[in-house]
Amino acid sequence: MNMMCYQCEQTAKGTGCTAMGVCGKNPEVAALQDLLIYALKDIARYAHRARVLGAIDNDVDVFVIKGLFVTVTNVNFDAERIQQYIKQAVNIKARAVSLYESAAKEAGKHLEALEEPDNWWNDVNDLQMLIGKSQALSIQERIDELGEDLTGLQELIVYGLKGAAAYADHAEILGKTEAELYGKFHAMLNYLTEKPTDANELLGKALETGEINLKAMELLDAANTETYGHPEPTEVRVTPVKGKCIVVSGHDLKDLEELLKQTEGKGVNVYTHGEMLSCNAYPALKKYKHLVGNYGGAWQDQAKEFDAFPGAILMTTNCIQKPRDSYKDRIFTNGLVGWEGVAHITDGDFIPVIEAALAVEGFTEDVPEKKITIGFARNTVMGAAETVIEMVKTGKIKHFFLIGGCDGAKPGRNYYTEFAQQVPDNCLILTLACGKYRFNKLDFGDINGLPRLLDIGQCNDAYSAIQIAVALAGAFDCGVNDLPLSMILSWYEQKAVAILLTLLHLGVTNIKLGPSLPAFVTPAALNVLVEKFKIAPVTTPDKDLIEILG
Ligand code: SF4
Ligand code: SF3
Repeated sequence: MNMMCYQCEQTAKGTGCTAMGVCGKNPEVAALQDLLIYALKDIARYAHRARVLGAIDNDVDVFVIKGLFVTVTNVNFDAERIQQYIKQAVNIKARAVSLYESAAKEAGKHLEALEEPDNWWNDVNDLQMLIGKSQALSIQERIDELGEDLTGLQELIVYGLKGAAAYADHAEILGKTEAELYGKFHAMLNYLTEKPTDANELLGKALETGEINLKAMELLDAANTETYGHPEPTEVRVTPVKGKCIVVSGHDLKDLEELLKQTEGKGVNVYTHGEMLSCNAYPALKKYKHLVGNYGGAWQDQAKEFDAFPGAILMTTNCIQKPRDSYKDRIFTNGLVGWEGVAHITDGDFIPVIEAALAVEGFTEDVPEKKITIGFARNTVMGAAETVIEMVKTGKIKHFFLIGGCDGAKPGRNYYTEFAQQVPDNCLILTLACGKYRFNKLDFGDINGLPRLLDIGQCNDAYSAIQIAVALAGAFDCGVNDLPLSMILSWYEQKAVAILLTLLHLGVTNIKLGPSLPAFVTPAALNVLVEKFKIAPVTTPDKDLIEILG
C-alpha cells in the first residue's frame, strides 16, 4: 500500500514519504488522516454556509479544530483513534448540514444543493474499507489531476490551518473560544473544496491563513497569560534531583497544571520536557514546589532520554516518536496524542501516570545543579524596553537575531548552534520553540546586565516575539523590516508553517529559512516568495552573518 505525505521537513528524500513515514506514520494511518481532512473540508462547506446566514454550532467549530490538529506531524499514530474521529465526523457533518438547512429556511434563502463527490461517510465501522476508500483522496491523486504547483499551494494552506488549529485548540482547552476565528477556518476549508486555477489567488489565501494563525496565537496568548500570569524571568534547573518522577512533554499548560495538582503531596517530582520548558516561568505553574525543573532536550532525542528517565512520561501534544519497549509501559498519551499500544489518559485522570511513576525507582541521587534562565516573553521584554532602546541608541546593542523554530534530527541543524555561537557579543539573541535546545545551555553572557540570550517561550509565543518587534518598531518610529532585527528560522512541522505564513502576512521580509525548504513549495511558488518577501534558505553561519551585518 502506498501513501503520499510531504507535510514536514523530514519527508523522505526531501520530496515525500511514499512507502512509510520517516516519522513512523504508516500508510494506513496516512490514508485515514487524508480521509479525515477530506471530511473536515466537507463539513466546512455546510458550516461556512450556515455561518454566513448567522448560524453557528460550537460542537462543529471545536471538532474541526481538533480534527485538523490530530493530523499534525507526530501527534497521533493510532489508526483506531483516527477512525473514531472519522466516525464523529459523520455526526458532525449531519449537524452542519441541518444547521445550514434550518438557517436557510429561517432566512428564506434558497438552499444550495452541494455536490457530494465522495461518500466518505459510508463504511466508517470498517477500518479496512475506510483505508481503501481514502486512497482515491490522496495528495498524489490531486498532484496528478492539478499539477504540483496548485496542489502544493493548497497544501501550504492546509498545513497553515493545521498549525493554527493547534493553537486554537490549546486556547479552547483553557476556555478561550472565538466564533469569528472558527468561521475563518471554515471559510478557508470551504475554499479548498473549489477547484483551483490561479496560483496567485492561492498564495493570497495562504497569507490569509497566516492572519488566521495570528488570531489563534493571540487567543492562546490571552488564554495562557490570563490563566497562569505573564511569564517572568526564572532560573530553571536542568539537572535531575533525587526522587520519584514524571516528565511532561508537548505544549499543553492545562495538562501540566492538572498533573501538578494531582501529584501534590504524593512524593513525585515533575519535570518539563521539550516545549514545556517555558511552563516553569508562569507564576501559577512555578508556584508548585514539586515542579523541579526541565529534563532533556528537544523531541528528536526522546527515545534515548525517556529510556534513561527513571519515572513516568506524559505526552500532551506533539512530538511523540515510536516508544522503545524499554519505556512503553510507562509512557502515556493525553488529549489528541496517540500511539497504538500506549496507554491513553481519559477525563484528565492522571492516576495511572502517578502509579507508574511510583512503581519505578526514580532518580537515586541529585545530579550537580545546573540552571538556565527563561521567561522573556513580551511582558518582561517590553518592561525592559526603555533600557533596551537606550542600549540600541548608544550602540551597546547593534543587532537583534531571532533564532527560533522547530528542532529535528537532520545534521544540517547544527547550523543554528553555530550561528548562535558566532553572533557578535554586541548583539541580542531572541529565541523560541524547541530549536533553542541547540544552544540554550550555552553561556552567552550579558550586555549591561541584560542576558544576551532571551528565551521567549514555545512556538506559539511567536505572538510574543511579534509584539516585541512591533513595540520596538514603534519606539524607533520605523517599520519592523527597518529594525536591526533578522529572523533565522528553522521549521519541522505545520505550526512552523503557520508561523511563517503569519510573518509573511505581516509583510516581514528577508527571513532565512532552513534547514531545508518545504517539499510542497514548488520552484514556481518559491520564486514568488523570494521576489515578494526576499525569503532565502540558510547557507552557512559565516556567510549569512556577513550578509546581515555587512
Ligand atoms: Fe513523512 Fe513528515 Fe508526513 Fe511523517 S509527517 S509521513 S515524516 S512527511
Ligand atoms: Fe517542536 Fe515538535 Fe515544532 Fe512547538 S515540539 S516547535 S517540532
